[in-house]
Amino acid sequence: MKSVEVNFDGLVGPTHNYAGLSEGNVASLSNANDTSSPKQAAKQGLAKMKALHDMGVTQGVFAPQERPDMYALRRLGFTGNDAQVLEAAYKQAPALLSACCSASSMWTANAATVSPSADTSDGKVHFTPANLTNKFHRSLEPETTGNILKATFANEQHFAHHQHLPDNDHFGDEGAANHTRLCTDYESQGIEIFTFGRYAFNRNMPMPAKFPARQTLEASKAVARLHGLNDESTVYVQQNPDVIDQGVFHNDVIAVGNQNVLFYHQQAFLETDEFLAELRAKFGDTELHCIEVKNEQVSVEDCVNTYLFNTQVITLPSGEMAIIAPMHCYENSRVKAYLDELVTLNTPIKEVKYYDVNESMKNGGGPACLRLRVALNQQELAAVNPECILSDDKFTQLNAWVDKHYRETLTLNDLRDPALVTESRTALDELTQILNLGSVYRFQQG
Ligand code: SUG
Repeated sequence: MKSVEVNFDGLVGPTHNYAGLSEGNVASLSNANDTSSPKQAAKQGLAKMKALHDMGVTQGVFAPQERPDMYALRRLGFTGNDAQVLEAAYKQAPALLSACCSASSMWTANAATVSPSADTSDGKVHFTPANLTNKFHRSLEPETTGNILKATFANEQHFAHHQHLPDNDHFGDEGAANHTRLCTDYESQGIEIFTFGRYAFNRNMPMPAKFPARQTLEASKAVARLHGLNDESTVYVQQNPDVIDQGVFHNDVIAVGNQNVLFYHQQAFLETDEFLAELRAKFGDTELHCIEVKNEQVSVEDCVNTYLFNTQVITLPSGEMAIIAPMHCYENSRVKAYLDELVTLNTPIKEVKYYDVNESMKNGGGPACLRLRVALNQQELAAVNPECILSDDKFTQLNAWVDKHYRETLTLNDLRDPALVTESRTALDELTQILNLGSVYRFQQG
């Protein structure tokens, strides 16, 4: 049997809320303070996972993080019992409280960078959790992400786990959101493309003027070294700083790749011609489809509003490719017209399927943000924790788990409710049994 690409989707956690925490992320800021629905959010995510499973694609599940992060709040000087800590944080520093309650680990494209065994010098699949230093609420994630990765890919013969990069802006690392792999088929050596926003040590190089560039070149190179990638199969390209300033906070908001397809907007990269020339030279003879969307076809603004490129380009069991798009693409007539035409062109993409992931979209997370891709050969797939692979039964079980533990609605005012701590821990404790993860959370570690 051939190698497959498994999407590990982040389960939305019980504290999903809209706190406006991500400067540079248009949706996060414009929906700040809205009432969220953790239950809807988790179910929308599960429905997308089930849809891919039903298409015959292997689908994984990635556990959420423990929130509220009471350890972070105490580390920042709030004292007393849980109720006192939450109340003091709510009164003195509400932004801190919401940061420590964010369910942002749902966007597993930011969980880690993954290099399949065909690309690495020791023939193992390598994982480096993203440090996410650019946003405080996200910088709370990497340690537990590492625990969950180790519990999901628990086999030293096949999987190599690295510590996240140093927690400093110089090594700002956003994981797979700024990393794409192209290949002829999943089992062959691929080309790993690292897209960075700025240079850490040279401020004379181009960088955005308004919004932060989250990923540095130095972080990307460190990950490539850790993973044992060779230079002939690795490409570094800078994001266009102008589009970062228009709301493209991660490269996966403006470009996506799968196998021999790179789908990107004309303005995505800083030096597109040089980049494509290097890519074509390194990719070799096989037909590479570089599908460039021009400004006059779809504007950057429409890309940011609909997440045209935050779609999943997946290979179906038939060998044809499909695009998994958010409903926002269906509802925008220009984007819909573009996609209608795309599937008629001479490219492997033959189908577009639309899903409602609105609860996630309102925080700037589209279908592709919600998944971490891991290409695995059959031995490696057999070594993955089987309880983390979606089946019809697992889907039913997880839906029932959400129904049992999740609130219908959540506002920022609800975040100071100490019952949320208990509810969340009870839910996650049960989840670690459903997914057979062991004690990945601090509250379980005593
Ligand atoms: O890091 N939003 C996330 C969205 C991440 C999307 N991921 C990818 N593009 N791969 C972020 O900006 C908003 C949380 C809030 O405002 O409540 C947030 O964290």
